[in-house]
Amino acid sequence: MSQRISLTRYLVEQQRMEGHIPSQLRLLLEVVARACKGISQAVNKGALGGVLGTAGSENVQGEMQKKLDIIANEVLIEANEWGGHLAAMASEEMDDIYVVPNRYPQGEYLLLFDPLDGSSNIDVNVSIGTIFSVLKKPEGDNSVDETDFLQAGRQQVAAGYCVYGPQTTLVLTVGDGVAMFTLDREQGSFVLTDENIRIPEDTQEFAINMSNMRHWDEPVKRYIDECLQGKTGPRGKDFNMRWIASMVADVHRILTRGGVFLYPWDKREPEKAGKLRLMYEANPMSWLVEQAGGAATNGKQRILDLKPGKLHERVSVMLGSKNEVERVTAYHQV
Ligand code: AHM
Ligand code: MG
Repeated sequence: MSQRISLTRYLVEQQRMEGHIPSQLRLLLEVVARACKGISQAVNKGALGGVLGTAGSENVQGEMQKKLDIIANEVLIEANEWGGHLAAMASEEMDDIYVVPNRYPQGEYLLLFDPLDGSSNIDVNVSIGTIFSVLKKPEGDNSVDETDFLQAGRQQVAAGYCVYGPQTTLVLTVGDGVAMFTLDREQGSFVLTDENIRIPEDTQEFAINMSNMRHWDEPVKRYIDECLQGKTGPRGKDFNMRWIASMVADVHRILTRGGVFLYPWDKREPEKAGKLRLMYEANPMSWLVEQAGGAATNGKQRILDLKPGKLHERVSVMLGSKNEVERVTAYHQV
């Protein structure tokens, strides 16, 4: 039997051999993984743990919060605030940044997360997840505020997600490819189950919420319409469609077997750049996808080059198999 490599060992070896992971970052990633184990336990209990249903509050984007949104947010904060590796955290579920309290030492990293992605799927027992992104606090700055977080996605030092589905899987990049770890519940540890993930450059599978079709912009309409025409259309091949409504699960499928995911800007709320959040969702997922040989744009520009203007900024997202993302992006240039 081949040797089992735990997440801890993987991180130690990355630190030793590649120099990718300073010890504070290693600690941070271990703590995030531990928090994800806790969230996974809560998700698993479902109705038995009293974790389903709405919490009766709204987040900063005006969305109803689910009990698990709040539980997952608290688990991540409690796990990460005391270790000395972080200066501050930002979450899709909190209006403002959370600065590490004075009673704990302050570290040099900033952690951003969507604690529970795919909230609409919690109560119907469909895959959901946690998405996270790690930045370094800008140097020469003793205090920490929101502007420290406003860095382009290419400046991330680590990013990943944990998907709570039939298996609990943690997917990670520190800039040296993408590795996947499956939670072994008996051992209580994440075990490396795949690495050097590659997304095929071509695909015959797209993911988009088709119910928004009438609100899309022309380039997106054209792209999907051509896919739908199948073999006899301009693409000369049939396409399959998937839409899980949990970005973590859709991206996980794309990292596993290829595909393209679109959540484009649309005319429902034209003043909003898109539905998904740049810093908690699009940046970490875009980096993972690029690290696996895929591409990610907002239709016009590479997502990782966008400089955020504010913490909860939204963005149009097109990511996955390279040739498809390049095609739909090219349709936006004409
Ligand atoms: P959430 O973070 O509040 O769960 O919202 C993000 C989710 C994504 O995971 C998913 O791709 C999208 O919203 C689904 O949106 P829709 O309900 O429009 O299909
Ligand atoms: Mg989300």
